[in-house]
Amino acid sequence: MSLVYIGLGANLDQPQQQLEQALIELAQLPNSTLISHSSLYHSKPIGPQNQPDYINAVALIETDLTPLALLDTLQQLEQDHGRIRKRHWGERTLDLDIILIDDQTINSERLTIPHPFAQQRSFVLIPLFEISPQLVFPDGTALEQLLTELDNDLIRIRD
Ligand code: ROI
Repeated sequence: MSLVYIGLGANLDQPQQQLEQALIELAQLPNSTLISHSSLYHSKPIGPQNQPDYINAVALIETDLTPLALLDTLQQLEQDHGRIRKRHWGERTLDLDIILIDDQTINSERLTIPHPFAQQRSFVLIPLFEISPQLVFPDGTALEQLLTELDNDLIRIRD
């Protein structure tokens, strides 16, 4: 059994609804339990600026799925949301990224864990801090430390 943090992002087709629906679907994953999730946040696009703002959130699940089985399941969920991906680092209807799996480090063809850009992205770190302020990355970096070096440019959506 593993504890897994999943980053959610969307900026097309009513992104807030995409994320709310995705959270319901994460709660229904096979052999898994949704433990908690952050609020939803508005964020400015990282990468090309000529695309809509994003909605982002982070969820924590407990799962018996292997990392690759979980990846397959999340990619299927993205497809079910009619994932359109027009270009690299471009707009999408739903993006589900595995951020962390316990304190594992994985470098395989399909999967790099921790997510390679997680430590630089406020749209991951700020929602993560909301649900796990004490979190430490497998390389020993404290989440709290990363946040002191970062602009908080996210706007939390009231629920
Ligand atoms: N920018 C923001 N703000 N949120 C995202 O989820 C996101 N996802 C991406 C890129 C294109 C890098 N930019 C993003 O994949």
